[in-house]
Amino acid sequence: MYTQGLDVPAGDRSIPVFADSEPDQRFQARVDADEKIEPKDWMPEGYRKTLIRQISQHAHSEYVGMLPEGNWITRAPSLRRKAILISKVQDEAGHALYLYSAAETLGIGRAEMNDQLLTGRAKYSSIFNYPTLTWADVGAIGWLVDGAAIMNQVPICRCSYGPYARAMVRVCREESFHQRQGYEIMLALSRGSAAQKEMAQAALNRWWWPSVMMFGPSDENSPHSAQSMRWGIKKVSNDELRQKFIDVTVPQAEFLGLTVPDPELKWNEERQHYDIGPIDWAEFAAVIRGEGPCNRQRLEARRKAHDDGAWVREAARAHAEKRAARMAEAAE
Ligand code: FAQ
Repeated sequence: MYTQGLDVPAGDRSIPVFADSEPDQRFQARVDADEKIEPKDWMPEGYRKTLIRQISQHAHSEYVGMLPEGNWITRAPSLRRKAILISKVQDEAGHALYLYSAAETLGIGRAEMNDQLLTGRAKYSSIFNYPTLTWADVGAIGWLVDGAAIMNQVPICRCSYGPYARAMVRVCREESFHQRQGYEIMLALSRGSAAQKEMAQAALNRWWWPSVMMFGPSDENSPHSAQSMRWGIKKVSNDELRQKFIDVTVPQAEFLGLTVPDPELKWNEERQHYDIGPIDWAEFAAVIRGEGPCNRQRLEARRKAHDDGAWVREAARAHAEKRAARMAEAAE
């Protein structure tokens, strides 16, 4: 299914496309009428699977996404910056929890989703496989990565599945704050010393293209888009969201006095959009295949956290067993 050099490893491709049984048609009519689908409603198996795939991958992204910025908590340049960064990273953990809960309403357990992440069967966003080399990278993540995440997630607040749409409302509010705090870091650095401005420019150089790629393959190479749009899971296409992000972000870079690292970037008067140079899809595919700069490190960190938490799971299990035994005794 992937063409033009985009060789992304396949996920679950067993989803029936455009089924037209009577229940399917009734379901489609509800989606077309903008009704929310709730967990106990009938839904096509493909819809359920697609949602589990997307929501769990989204949750994994938030969860793995704590790592690049978490790396700077001990080295934040002031107490104020440290406090803000700690709460931002905690917010990302919260987003993962809302999203795992939303996916659980579709009949999958948290342990199974976690297992899919740790064994590499489920994806997480490509963006979190890049390193945070300087403090400016923390600014660039807030500005660009949270900025891209908002652009993608605001339309999901209107998606057809109720629990996912509702989770997104709060997530988007928090991401807006994250975006502003990142931009404020970039503003401070770009108005600072020559060395600070250089650091901000280097961070923009590192994070620009990975952020542009975050929106996923171009529309003609996106195997899930057509069906996901029909089911109201996706409201806006990958390329349209990417274009919106670029149009909003380029003037922000200009305000900072920084240069977007794309010599072909140009305002197109006729289209009323920016044109950009070619995206390196080979790099995107490699990162998704597990060959990005930090893929191995990120999964190792998540596996270690899981192993270190074994005693908590064991204690919770023992407590639940003891409680169940006590209740059974009382009922006799
Ligand atoms: N990275 O047919 P499509 C955040 C995969 S949250 C890795 O276009 P779809 C917050 C895709 O899964 C960031 N894989 O797929 C934060 C599929 O593979 P599969 C995450 C990618 O699902 C900020 C294959 O390529 N946000 O940043 C990527 O219709 C700061 C074909 O692609 C979301 O997850 C990628 N970038 O569209 C946290 C939003 N793109 O599953 C901490 C919800 C594509 O067949 C710090 N998700 N793939 O094996 C979505 O909107 C969609 O799932 C897309 C992909 C747009 C990501």
